[in-house]
Parts: sequence; structure tokens; C-alpha cells
Amino acid sequence: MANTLYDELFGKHAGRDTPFLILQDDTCITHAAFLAKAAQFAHEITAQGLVAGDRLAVQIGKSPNALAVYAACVQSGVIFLPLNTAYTGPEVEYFIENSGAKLVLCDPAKLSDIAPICARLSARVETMAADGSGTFADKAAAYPAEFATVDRGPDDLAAFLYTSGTTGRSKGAMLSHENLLSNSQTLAEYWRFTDRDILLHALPIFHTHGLFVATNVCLLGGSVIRFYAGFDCDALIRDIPKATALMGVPTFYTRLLDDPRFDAELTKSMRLFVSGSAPLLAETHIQFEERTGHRILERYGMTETNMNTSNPYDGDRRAGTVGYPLPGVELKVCDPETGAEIPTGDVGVIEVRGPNVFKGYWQMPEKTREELRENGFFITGDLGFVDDRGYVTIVGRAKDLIISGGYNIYPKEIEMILDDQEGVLESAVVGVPHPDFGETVVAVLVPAKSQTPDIAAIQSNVEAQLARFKQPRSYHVMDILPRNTMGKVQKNILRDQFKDLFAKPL
Ligand code: MLC
Ligand code: AMP
Repeated sequence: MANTLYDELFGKHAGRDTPFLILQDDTCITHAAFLAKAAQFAHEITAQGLVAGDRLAVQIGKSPNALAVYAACVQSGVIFLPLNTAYTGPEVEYFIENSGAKLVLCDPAKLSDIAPICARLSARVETMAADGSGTFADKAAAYPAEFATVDRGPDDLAAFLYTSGTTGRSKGAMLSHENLLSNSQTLAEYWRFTDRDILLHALPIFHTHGLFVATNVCLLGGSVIRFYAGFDCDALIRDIPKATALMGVPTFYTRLLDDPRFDAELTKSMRLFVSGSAPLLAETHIQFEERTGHRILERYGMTETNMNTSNPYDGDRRAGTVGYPLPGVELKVCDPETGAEIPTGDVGVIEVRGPNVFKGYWQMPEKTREELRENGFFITGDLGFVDDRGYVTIVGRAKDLIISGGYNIYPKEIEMILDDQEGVLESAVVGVPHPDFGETVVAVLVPAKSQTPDIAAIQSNVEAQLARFKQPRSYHVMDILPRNTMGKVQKNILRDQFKDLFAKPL
């Protein structure tokens, strides 16, 4: 046997003194040094009592050591469960409980919040700070720099990534070794990643885009990663001339375009700019080409499916479209009511099937059945059409979802908290255009009879429970919510009413 993902991504670099990560201060970490660290971490994970199939939850800052925890999980067969560093204690508690994680790695600054949760849920807890230091790395340092890789096959699970849902409860998407490997192989080839590439990596490593797309593609191609703790415009502008590729959410590109230093001369070493996770405005695509001479390559993916479509590398990268289905991915557009496939050019719900599609939601068979058909097609909840040239365009979402700066926010999760607040009868949360984040969150509150909601108190309760990116940026009080004859809240009316709230001044 072998280990499907480890062997292809990591194992093949064993013993190579070639650069893998270059940090912001130009420190270089070789493949060999990275794998030695990962092996020590795999020993420590095993020493903590975890065996193949157990879950390790991490809520830690982005660092080479954090990435080595991912490699260590793959090598030891343990399921990697990364969590957004912005999540609050109550949010993290749900993920630990739902996943049954045996071990949790958290930032030392959060230990006082997380340790009692772990104690209640009988999970072990260790720390790792944003610089990679902490109890976990300290304990691991005692172990050898080699670890006997645990056998794992294509259908074994490699990672859980939690994704919220329209009911407000997050679901753990189970991703197999094959899901991750097959998609990364397709992308590495499609986008031509080789050992001559240097990728600017400024995305977080707790989501598909930064963890699986950016990292795995570079590992497969033997490409070097310039590794940033987060998006930092100055650092990117400094390093762009040393790089060949960037992957980002649309906010990266609008922020770069806001900087006059970002131009054709600066980007002349670059061969590829990839955008995804949220819609890239056609005007950003056009402005980008005018400024730099490069056409952004937009692609479309999801936590449950990895990447589904991509604009072509060589052919026409069409603004406003997400390109063609990737090799091996079947894509059809279906009637939202009947599920029947509809004619080319008509708008419907996008469904996808292929080796990229996940194995279901952890311990949620009903949710899995609702979204993953028996024939293997996954119902994405995105509305779109395929044109006569085969390009896919996404026009909206059948699901009630806001995407802010590439982070998904499900209004239901926020409404459930707002509905519980004193003085509030009911609430509605909508996404409105935002110049930096693409969309942002607006809350509408209906007061309970003869009461006036205390917005400041509500805001502070929301802050204690929800990550910053989910918190409404604006609150409004209304006597009643607009509803249709079926009693459903007409969110389109609210979106329209508040659409100019964050508009850029002319
Ligand atoms: C941070 N903040 C956000 C935010 N990110 N608010 C709304 N939306 C966001 N996306 C808040 C912070 O809490 C803080 O609030 C302030 O903004 C500044 O925080 P920061 O830490 O300085 O972050 P910033 O640089 O502003 O981050 C913006 C960003 C980041 C766009 C660089 O959000 C980011 O890296 N997004 C990428 C998300 C991603 O990887 N998505 C892929 C999902 S996978 P305050 O009040 O202090 O100002 C997927 C599948 C696929 O979708 O197809 O890829
Ligand atoms: P997530 O659940 O975080 O993986 O987000 C997946 C969702 O992001 C998809 O269902 C789409 O709605 C959206 N998305 C990803 N890429 C694109 C894109 N290029 N254009 C429009 N929406 C996108």
C-alpha cells in the first residue's frame, strides 16, 4: 500500500534541499527541512493517541509550522480540520463537538477560551502561535525527523472543511485523498505549474483556495511558494518582480489596482494571476488588463467540490465568465424545481460530478442526500448558464449566501442570533455591494411589540458570538419585513433598498 496524497504531494520531495517556502524576510525553508518538521509533528500527533481517521482541529495563525501540521496529518492518516482564525469560542466549540476532534491546536492567546471547551468535550489541546512556536512544536522537537508514512488509499478521508448552510448549522465536508489529489493534478497541468514557478501565497490556509489549490498545485509542480501571513499590499508589491504567479480573491485584485505602483512594469515577470472564491467584476478584469497587460484567469470552485471550472490558460479568458468545466468534471445546468437538465443558454442550478466531488457531510446523511445525488452529481446552489462556446457564467445563487472578501456568510446563522436579542421580534440579513469586500452584511431588525431594540447592546452580543467578518456592518430598524404572498421575506427588496449604503463616492 501507499499513501495516495502524501506520496504525490510531499513524499516525492523527500531529501531534496530545494526551496519550498520563502518567508517575508526572505528566509528559505527547503523541502527536506519542511518534511523533517512534518515528520516530527506526525510523531507527536501519534503520541497524543491519534490514529488514522481521527480528527485534528487547528485554529492557528498561518506559518510554515501550521502548513507542516497539514503535511503531518496526511502522513499519519489523521484527518486535518482547519478553522478560520477569526472564529469565536462558541463557533469553535461547535466544530470540535461536531467533528469529535481528539486533538485541538490553538493560539496560546486563545487557550483560556479553548481549554475548557476541550475539557468538556474530552479533546486534548496544545498550542501553536502565529510564529509556529508553542507546546506542540516543543513536544515534537524530541522526535526523529523521519516518520513511517501510514497507508491510506484514494477513498480515505484527508480533511474536513466546515461550510455553513442555509439552516444556519455548519456541515463538515469530507474530502478524500483522491478528491484533493485529482483536482490538484488537473489544475497543476491546466495552469502549467512547474519548478520554474514562484507563487505569491497570501491566502489563508484554512480554506480550499489557499490550502488545496495554491499549496497542493505548487507541491505537485515543484514550484516555490513565497509565503505571507496574510494579504499585505506593500509586501506583494515588493515581491511581485521576484514571482511568476498569484492566486487571490477579487479583493486582492481591487486592492492591488488601488495602488498606483501596480502596473505593467512591476508585473513583467508574472505569467499568471488567478481569481476565484467570489465573483470578479468584469470591470476589474478589464481594468486589470488595461493596467498590466495581463488577463486575470478566473475559475470557480467550492469547499465540497474543489475546483469545477476554469478559464483557459492559452485561449480566451472571458471577463464575467468562469470558463470551461475542468477535464474530468461533468457540469450540467438544471431546473431548480425538477432537477431536469435544461437547454444550453438557459439559467438554472449548476450541478457537478467528478473525482473532485466530496464524500458527503460528516454525520449528516440527510443533508448529504439533499445536495449530493445518488448518481454522484452535487447540487451547487449556484445559478448559471453555459453559452454556445461552452463557457460557464454564474449569475447568482439559489442559496441564501453572502460572500464577503471570499468568506462565505450564511444569513440564517446571523438571523438566529439577532432573533434571540431582547426587543427583537424578527430579523433579516442581506448582502449588499461593498467596494472592498464585494459584498457585506446588513441587518434589518423588527422590534418586538412596544419595544426599541438597543443596537449597541445587540452589536456587542453579536461580537461575542460571531467572527468579525460575519458581523453586520450596518443595522436598520423596520416596522415589518417585506413578504410575498407565501409569507417568505423578500430579501431582494431589502437588497435593493440598501444597495448604495457602501457605494464609493463618485
Ligand atoms: C477580514 N475582515 C473582513 C474580511 N476579512 N470583513 C469582511 N469580510 C472579510 N473577508 C475584517 C476584520 O475582522 C477586520 O475588521 C478587518 O476586516 C481587517 O482585518 P484584516 O485581518 O486586516 O483582514 P483584511 O486584510 O481586511 O482581509 C481581507 C482579505 C481576507 C480579503 C485579505 O478576508 C482574505 O484573505 N480573504 C480570503 C478568503 C478566502 O481564502 N476564501 C477562499 C474560500 S474557499 P475591523 O472592524 O477591524 O476593520 C472557496 C472555494 C473557492 O471559496 O472557489 O476558492
Ligand atoms: P465555499 O463554500 O467557501 O467553498 O464557497 C463556494 C462558493 O463560492 C460557490 O458556491 C460560489 O457561490 C462562490 N464562488 C467561487 N468561485 C466563484 C467565482 N469565480 N465566481 C462566482 N462565485 C464563485
